[in-house]
Amino acid sequence: MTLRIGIIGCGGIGQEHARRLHFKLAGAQVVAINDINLAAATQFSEMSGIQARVLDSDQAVIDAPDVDALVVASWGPAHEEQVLACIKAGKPVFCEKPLAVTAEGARRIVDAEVQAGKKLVQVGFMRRYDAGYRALKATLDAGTVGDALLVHAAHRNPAVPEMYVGDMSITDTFIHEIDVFRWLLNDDYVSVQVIEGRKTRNAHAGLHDPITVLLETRQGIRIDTEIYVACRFGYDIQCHVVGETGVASLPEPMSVPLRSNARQGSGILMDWKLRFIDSYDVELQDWIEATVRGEVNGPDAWDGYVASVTAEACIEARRTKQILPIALPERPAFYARQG
Ligand code: NAI
Ligand code: ISE
Repeated sequence: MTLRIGIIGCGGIGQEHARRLHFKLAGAQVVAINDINLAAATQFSEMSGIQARVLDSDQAVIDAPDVDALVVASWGPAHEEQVLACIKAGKPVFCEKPLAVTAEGARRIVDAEVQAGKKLVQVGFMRRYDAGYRALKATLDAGTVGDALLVHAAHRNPAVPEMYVGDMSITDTFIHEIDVFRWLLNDDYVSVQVIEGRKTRNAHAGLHDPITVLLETRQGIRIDTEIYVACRFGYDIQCHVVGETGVASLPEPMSVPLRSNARQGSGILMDWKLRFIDSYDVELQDWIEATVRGEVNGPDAWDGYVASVTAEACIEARRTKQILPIALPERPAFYARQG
């Protein structure tokens, strides 16, 4: 069966996902699209060669009888309403992160899905599909370094645009670590502290950069993450898990080791799109296949909600300069862990 897909939001990642689903992956076809910028959606539909119908509202795409499932890739503040509309229509939806811009909004999605009685929502936390993170998780789950005790991590971007301000280091960037560490460690968070140190002269006026986030998990694992989005030298994702008998690290992306000009070394990627390009493919292929089976196999609405609660706690901890508890309700049986 070919899954017929509607895309809502045809900006940067919406276009990439549309191309990937339509031309690269198996079992899917993009049949309808919408963007609040209709002219841009029309241009994309034609220029990309997808030639999908451009509908004049998000609701029209959701309601289209030939659309089996939706991809929401609009900007964050629109996600809640669009995902709720998909649940109301009983259609599976892949929503890019964040699920909603507030924890309350994400909770409304969880409640609506539970009420509907069927899992329909997957959130775009693609790092769970990255081969490196999967190998690291397999190593930890096998007990190779004993129980995890500490995690040292970094999320570094060479630069961010002027519109990236305030708490976006948390809501736009660190949100990926928030999700992937819970999954990696089979754990949840209980407290957070955020430390602002010396600011780089390369960060623009509206942004304090870098920051350090310290998370504590239920099992007592301590995670420190540097978020440094004006680091200039590359897009560099680090994760080192210290266990009782060793250290397990996230593999570096493949790069040719060089000895040249009296130096040895290897390249560092500059663009986040390239760093996780394979994981987007694996993520969406898995979503297509699970959707056809009538299942949600990836990060679900509960994961999206937990990420929002944690991000809000990080923001408050940063504002108050305090160590704050992270209060999570019990996971409903509806969202039983899939491992
Ligand atoms: P973008 O700004 O390039 O594109 C967003 C598009 O949504 C624009 O074309 C805009 O006109 C459209 N839009 C806004 N409101 C809309 C509405 N109500 N209905 C229909 N269209 C609407 O942003 P980008 O980078 O593509 O990000 C989109 C989402 O994807 C964001 O939530 C972002 O956080 C997430 N994202 C996820 C990534 C990942 O690694 N998983 C990477 C990049 C973005
Ligand atoms: C961006 O929005 C993403 O989602 C990327 O995956 C992330 O690594 C980057 O730092 C964000 O700005």
